Amino acid sequence: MFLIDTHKPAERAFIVGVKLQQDTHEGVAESLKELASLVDTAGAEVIESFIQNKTKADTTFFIGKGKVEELKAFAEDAKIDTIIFDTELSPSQIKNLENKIGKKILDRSWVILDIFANRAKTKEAKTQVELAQLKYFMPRLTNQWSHLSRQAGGGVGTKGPGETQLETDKRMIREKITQLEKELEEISKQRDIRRRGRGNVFKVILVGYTNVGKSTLMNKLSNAGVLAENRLFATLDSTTRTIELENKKSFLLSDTVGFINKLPHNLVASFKSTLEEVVEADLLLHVVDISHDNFT
Ligand SMILES: Nc1nc2c(ncn2[C@@H]2O[C@H](COP(=O)(O)OP(=O)(O)OP(=O)(O)O)[C@@H](O)[C@H]2O)c(=O)[nH]1
Ligand SMILES: [Mg+2]
Repeated sequence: MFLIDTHKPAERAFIVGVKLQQDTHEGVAESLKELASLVDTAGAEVIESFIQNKTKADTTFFIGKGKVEELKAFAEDAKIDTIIFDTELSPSQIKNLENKIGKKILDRSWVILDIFANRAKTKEAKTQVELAQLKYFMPRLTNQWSHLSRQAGGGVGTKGPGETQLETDKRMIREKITQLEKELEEISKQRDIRRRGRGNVFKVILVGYTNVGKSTLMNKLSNAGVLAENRLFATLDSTTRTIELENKKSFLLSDTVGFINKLPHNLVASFKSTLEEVVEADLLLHVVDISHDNFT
């Protein structure tokens, strides 16, 4: 990937949930269980987890200082490589935790972005994910590069001597973001043209949580042959097929990206054009997994 080493999650992971005053225990436990499947999907092994009760998030570490010490000791004993928080940590919290514990610290957003990056197949999905990753990494770059000293030389200007490595990297990333945004706009225009070409045909879109069976249903109804498997986010790109009914009437059926709690906002913004299709549907078919504990 451009400029950034997207270090794959290491094998042995410890996952952390925090129950703040407004959260229910069930909600936090469910979300942590979901993080465990995300981590598993991303290719790491969850060794241990805990949930900490806190009235409000600690600005320095997110969790309490005592817990940080406990985590450090456990991580050393159990040879943990990566500690993953079930929330979006601020750049400074990541830095403080990494300095204190000496292990790689990731958050839920990073794991989701990593899964999306590995799943993206089409140019559109790849561009959408890369844009979301760059926007996520941009403020976090400060941590990684802050130790670099100002380069020698006294030239003035936007480029070259006098500019720190961090400034150069940030500028390059900003340029790349602008370029990706332009590319997405172009792809989105082509999508609009395709969409208009479909005219007034009745449009049905399969929506719902990830891994509930949307693509399986799509294949049953249309023989589309889309990938359906027991993994989170198997589908990132929309697929549309015309379905002919026995009475000779037809409609369009689309399968698209699934949802999950706490999707990184950069990702939602990047997938705007994919999600716009949903807004224009005549019927949203909400697919649910009736074997899920929460189904009542
Ligand atoms: N038991 C059972 N399993 C199902 C059913 N429908 C789908 N599955 C299985 O559930 C898993 C997920 O199915 P997908 O169709 O890929 O789910 P999806 O909603 O498209 O998931 P993503 O694209 O990853 O968001 C697959 O292993 C399917 O074989 C069903 O009705 N019953
Ligand atoms: Mg699917």
